[in-house]
Amino acid sequence: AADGITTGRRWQRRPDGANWGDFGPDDQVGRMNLLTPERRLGGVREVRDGIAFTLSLPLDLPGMLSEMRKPPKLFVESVQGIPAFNCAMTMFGGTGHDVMCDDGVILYTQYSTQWDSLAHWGQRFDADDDGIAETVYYNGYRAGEHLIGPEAGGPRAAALGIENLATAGVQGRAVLVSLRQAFGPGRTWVGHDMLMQAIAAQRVEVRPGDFLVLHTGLDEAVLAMNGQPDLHVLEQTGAVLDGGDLRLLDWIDRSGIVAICSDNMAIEGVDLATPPAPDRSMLPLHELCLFKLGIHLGELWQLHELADWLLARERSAFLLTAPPLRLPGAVGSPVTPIATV
Ligand code: UVW
Repeated sequence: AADGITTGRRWQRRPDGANWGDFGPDDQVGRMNLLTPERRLGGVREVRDGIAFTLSLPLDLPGMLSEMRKPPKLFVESVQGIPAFNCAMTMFGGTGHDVMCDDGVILYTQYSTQWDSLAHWGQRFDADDDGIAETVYYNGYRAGEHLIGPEAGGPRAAALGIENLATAGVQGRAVLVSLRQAFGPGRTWVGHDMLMQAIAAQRVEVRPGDFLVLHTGLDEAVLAMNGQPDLHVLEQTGAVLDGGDLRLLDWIDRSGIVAICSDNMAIEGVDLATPPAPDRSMLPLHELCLFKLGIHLGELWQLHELADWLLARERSAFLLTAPPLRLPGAVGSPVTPIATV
């Protein structure tokens, strides 16, 4: 049961294609439930060389891509008027022999390499089946009661917060598909058939319980821009999944994957020139994954070194270890994923 919140089913009607309730009425981690001990051992069995790759950008990159998400800002508190940085320990009773540094940070949880929690994407949907749409999230959790906004003392995800993922043991078998290798460095919208083509060409075996990791090459463009991102160029760089391809959405549903991670910004493409119909999502893959199925999304990862290493050896599977911060109530988290091959 969810801590401190009403338990039991909280919807009369679930969205078409949703799995709400299948992992229990109070479930808050969705498809991560499929990451069983046996499947985690399957990830361990992919380790052959013991080499580790860090799959995070430096967390002060990419630079400003959105007003919502700013670079981290370090600061220092003062004790007795003295900044706690290069400070003598006399203020704590020391002799002055020792000095120390402390710091704090203002950290936007989705600015850089990140996990989206299931609280990141909801929808107006008539979950009560009374003709009135509510604002709901995965498994029927509600705006106001569970997703508490600033008007009520938030922001705070009293359900579906990222701490649920942090305690789910985010370690298991992952497979990397290089869309950069398959389709080149430019912006390509990848639907079901193209993804299957890349999976077949790179001999990737996707199993239930896997993390699907998509390399697009956007990470190298971000690194080259060195904190001064050119959004126009980035929007033309790297492959994106085509969330409008219903066969792709169906494959994601049937595949049993627990998460999709990429070095690009949103996993899927966004066509800002063609707004969706009023009853359609602008990000259908976010809708499917975060809202309907509870599939976590990892964005802006750094994948090129791992991709090069795996492609050179005609390998694709590895052990992924990627827990988010155990930060109660947050809707996303920076992450420093490690791939062990
Ligand atoms: C939005 O851009 C709103 O979300 P994400 O960062 O998950 O793509």
